[in-house]
Amino acid sequence: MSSIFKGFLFYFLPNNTSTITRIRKNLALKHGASVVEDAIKASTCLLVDKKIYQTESQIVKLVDGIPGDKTDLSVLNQTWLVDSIANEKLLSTDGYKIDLQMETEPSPKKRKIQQPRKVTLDEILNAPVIPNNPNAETMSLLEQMAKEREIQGENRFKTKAYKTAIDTLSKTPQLIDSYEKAKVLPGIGESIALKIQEINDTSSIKVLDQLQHSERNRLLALFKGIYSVGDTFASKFIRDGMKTLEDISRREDLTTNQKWGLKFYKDWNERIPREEIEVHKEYVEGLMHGIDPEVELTVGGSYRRGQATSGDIDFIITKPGVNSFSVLKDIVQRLLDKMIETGYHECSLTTLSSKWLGGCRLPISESYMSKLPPKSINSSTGDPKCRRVDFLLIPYESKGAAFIYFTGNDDFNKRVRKIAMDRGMVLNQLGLFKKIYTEDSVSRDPELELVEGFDERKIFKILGVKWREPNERHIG
Ligand code: DCT
Ligand code: MG
Repeated sequence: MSSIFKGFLFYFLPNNTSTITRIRKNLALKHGASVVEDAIKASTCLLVDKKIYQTESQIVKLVDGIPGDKTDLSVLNQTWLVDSIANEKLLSTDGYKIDLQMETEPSPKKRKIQQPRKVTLDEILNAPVIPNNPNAETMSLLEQMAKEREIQGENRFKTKAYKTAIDTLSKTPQLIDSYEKAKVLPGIGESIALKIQEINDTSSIKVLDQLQHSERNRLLALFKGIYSVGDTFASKFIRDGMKTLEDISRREDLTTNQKWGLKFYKDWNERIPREEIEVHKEYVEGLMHGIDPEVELTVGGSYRRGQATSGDIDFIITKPGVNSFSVLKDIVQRLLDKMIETGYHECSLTTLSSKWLGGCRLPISESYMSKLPPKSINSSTGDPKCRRVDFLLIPYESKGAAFIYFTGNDDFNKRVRKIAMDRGMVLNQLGLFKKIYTEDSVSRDPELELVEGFDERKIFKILGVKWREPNERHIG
């Protein structure tokens, strides 16, 4: 092992026991260096992991906290060590140096923390006047604090305390950069004075960071609860300063579905009790059989898996002998017309294709209101709640594959699809297919040949998968 670092004193930052730090320390030792662990000695070379500490202010703060003589400390990126070892020679430190412009004396603010000293209002008023509001940064952070507190629903007095403090600072042309100075000013209390000290020490307020962080998360969750709002829209709403659903409802750029999502926000974010789904099934079946008694209606999704509650109602619609989507579409269109007539239809979120997504509400009727659990009824209006309903139109020959697909859960589906793939097959909602490779297959996707679509059990069997009852498919 070469001794390329003979005579060097290294101090590692971070000086922790992480694997990477330990490995690098060992490498340094093996290559002749000495590693100091506690106080920095003269001529120490500080090796900083720049992946962890990216800003100079971060590093300065940490170096301030290490005891010892830092007068001739050199600060290098740890990659210098790594690269030197890789090249088996001491590399020039050019390009690896980190210039911290270190203060060799403790800074004036530090001295103040160590030896608190009473400051008088007179001293502040006699201090040099700095043009352009020297307390702007402090005021801005306190303002943000006030705003966050307001959103949080803190009592008005707390918010007012911030406003009073900001008002005082705006009228103070001297720099207020410590707890002591802040405390003697009129209208600034203990808690805000401590925050001013913190701003001076760290250029931030920890509580504010936390609030803004969690506040952002709270808003993301709130906005993503709107149907058809995902991360992109939710983040945009936050960037635009939206704080409430009411703010969102005033926007003029919402999509139709987002408007429905807002309208039924509360109902669509609740789970639907199983007993209620049974009533929906009975109701839709009633309408459907008035149109075509041969149509089969099955509720799939979490309901078929036996769950006590569901996020939506997944109706699988098929008819013996009918394999054409357009015939099924005609039937479901007539169902939709009837639903509009009876008031069950609240909104459509898609136009009718091989599926339909929408919102439905049971009309008030003696015969089934008694079957609904209390959670199904809006306590202030007495109406049944509006629910998300899906119609999935299935060619009869695909019934089994569609039942597998629309029963789920999604993790179970992923697993069986993977099993199919491993056997050179494809499973989707239309069937289990065998991949047929022809001479053209190099340039094109393989042809798919239907193996089984109708029989759910047969599909399991062909895949070599043990039959699972729907309630055994709730995995992951
Ligand atoms: N599905 C899937 N992959 C997805 C989404 C859905 O395979 N990414 C399948 C499995 C379930 C079925 O479609 C119905 O979907 P959802 O209604 O979203 O799921 P669920 O299991 O019924 O759950 P929930 O109670 O939330 O409706
Ligand atoms: Mg569902």
